[in-house]
Amino acid sequence: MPAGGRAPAARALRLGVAGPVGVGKSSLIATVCRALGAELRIGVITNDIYTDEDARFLRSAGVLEPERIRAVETGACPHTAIRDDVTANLLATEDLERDFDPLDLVIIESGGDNLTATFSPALVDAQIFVLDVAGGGDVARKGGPGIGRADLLVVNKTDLAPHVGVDVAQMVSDASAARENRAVVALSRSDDASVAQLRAWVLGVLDSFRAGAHVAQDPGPMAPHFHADEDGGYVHSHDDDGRAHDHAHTH
Ligand SMILES: Nc1nc2c(ncn2[C@@H]2O[C@H](COP(=O)(O)OP(=O)(O)O)[C@@H](O)[C@H]2O)c(=O)[nH]1
Ligand SMILES: [Mg+2]
Repeated sequence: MPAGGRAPAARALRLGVAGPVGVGKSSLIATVCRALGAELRIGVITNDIYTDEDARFLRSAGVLEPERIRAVETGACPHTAIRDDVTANLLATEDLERDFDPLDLVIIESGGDNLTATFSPALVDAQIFVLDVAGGGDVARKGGPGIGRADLLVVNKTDLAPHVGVDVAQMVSDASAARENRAVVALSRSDDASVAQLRAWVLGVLDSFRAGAHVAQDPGPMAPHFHADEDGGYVHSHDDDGRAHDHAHTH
């Protein structure tokens, strides 16, 4: 069943953008809006832990009417709201789709979390996982569900590669190998050719979604992990099923 449970072509394509803090997710969304805003009706949902900073950034970028950008405040674990309990995001998406009917594309930005957070296929039809060259050339090789199985992997900020000593071609080829040759785009917002590649990828997914040929993939659950608060005292872990459990105070 596609996200939302309706015939795929009857609503907007829901596209998730995930990846660690600072890799350029909000900027990538602004780039997509700039590249496609004239031909597609686009809405954006952002996820922030406590603020609506990403939504404000995107509104101030002036790439979409401000009302088309909505923020979901996720609370402590940003990945939970895109994977385990997607209710708040689904409601925000459906509200946006209703208010601006018809939309062609709704882009959902994950709260920047860690390397392994992915979207549930119950929330998005397709997902992009973003890495940046400044995170190190070997990150792509290390894999994880987003890197390995998102519909598209973006290796972002290629303009910085010479400054951080990363070989982009090598990083892309490592990523392609880790992904069994699923799509990889090396992107910089200042490189028009790379923006054109991203644009073409989005349009390709939209075409196949409208034709009923696109199948939402589940990259898989994140690895078991835990979160600690700033003083390291509060531990909140997730098991393989993504269920939060085992809240413990260690001090
Ligand atoms: N050099 C360079 N910097 C970028 C690029 N895209 C984003 N950034 C910068 O990276 C930082 C984090 O970007 P942001 O979109 O907020 O990342 P997010 O946390 O993943 O949403 C900001 O300072 C951006 O200006 C890019 O293509 N090249
Ligand atoms: Mg952001």
